[in-house]
Amino acid sequence: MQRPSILVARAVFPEVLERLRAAFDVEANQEDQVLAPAELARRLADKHGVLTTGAERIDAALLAACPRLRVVANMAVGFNNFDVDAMTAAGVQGTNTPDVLTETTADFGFALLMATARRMTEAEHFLRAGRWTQWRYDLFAGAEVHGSTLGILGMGRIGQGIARRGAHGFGMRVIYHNRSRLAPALEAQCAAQYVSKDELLAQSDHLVLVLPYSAESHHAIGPAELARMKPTATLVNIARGGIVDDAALAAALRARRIAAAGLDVFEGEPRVHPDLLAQPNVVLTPHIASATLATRRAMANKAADNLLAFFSGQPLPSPVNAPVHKKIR
Ligand code: 8YV
Repeated sequence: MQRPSILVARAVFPEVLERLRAAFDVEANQEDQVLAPAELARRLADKHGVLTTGAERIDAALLAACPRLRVVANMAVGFNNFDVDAMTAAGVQGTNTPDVLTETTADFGFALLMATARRMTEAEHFLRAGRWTQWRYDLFAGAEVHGSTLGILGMGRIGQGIARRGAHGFGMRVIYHNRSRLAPALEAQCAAQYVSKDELLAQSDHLVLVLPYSAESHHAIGPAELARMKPTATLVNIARGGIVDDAALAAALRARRIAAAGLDVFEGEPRVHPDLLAQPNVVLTPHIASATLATRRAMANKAADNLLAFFSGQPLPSPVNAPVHKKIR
């Protein structure tokens, strides 16, 4: 039986690479830089599988150039880099890494909410610049977190984790909007109340975005939505760039139409809109919501588990589609 041949598209943990090398012929890209589409196609032309990191676009053009490809294991829960229909039509299996990052990502969402509401990075820059000369009653006075209204747009596993933290840890009133309403038992666990998107925008003191990116969610927060929010509100995006219209957000922050934003993801990242960089009332982090070593290791292992299961004909831990599989050649 032919050993499957695999590309690992970006640097991952050495021990995960070793697990893969034990079962497959592995070409490991050691670069941190994401492979450009033409280079990815060139390296995948003779491969049966690939471990991607959420940034490599898997579309019809790539699939046409890689006829031997059978499985793409994304080391991310989001898989908006996949054209799932094109993959299914081409008989290519896609997988992702849900569950292992839920609590870590919810921790970070809450941390970003608190840092933003309480103006932590703005205050630290002030201190580091040697500008702290005295106490003042309103020095970096921020927004209250405990007892306020937490809004969540996108109530999947991570959204529910943030809701539980808000309701049970900080006594917040939790409201949410989602494509579908949660089952009553889950709503009760999160102490969360379902509202319309308009109500969510109008009532949230802190609004956290945790929805998947798709054509439907592109610019889910744009000028009209920002105008409906409270002028005292905080907006947090730990979902995907492109869900927020970053230019419109920068304009709203500049005009103080909302109070502050905490952003871990950006349109066109790793570039960041220059108008956002110019605003003091925004906390910016480089897409690190899942970044603890334990969680990133678990994500890499889950992507490897999917590849190993796929090629040994075992049930997949986390498939994202159900193609009619191609034969190995
Ligand atoms: C990843 C993420 O770090 O899981 C996701 O969807 O956005 C992050 O956890 C990123 O996609 C790189 O793998």
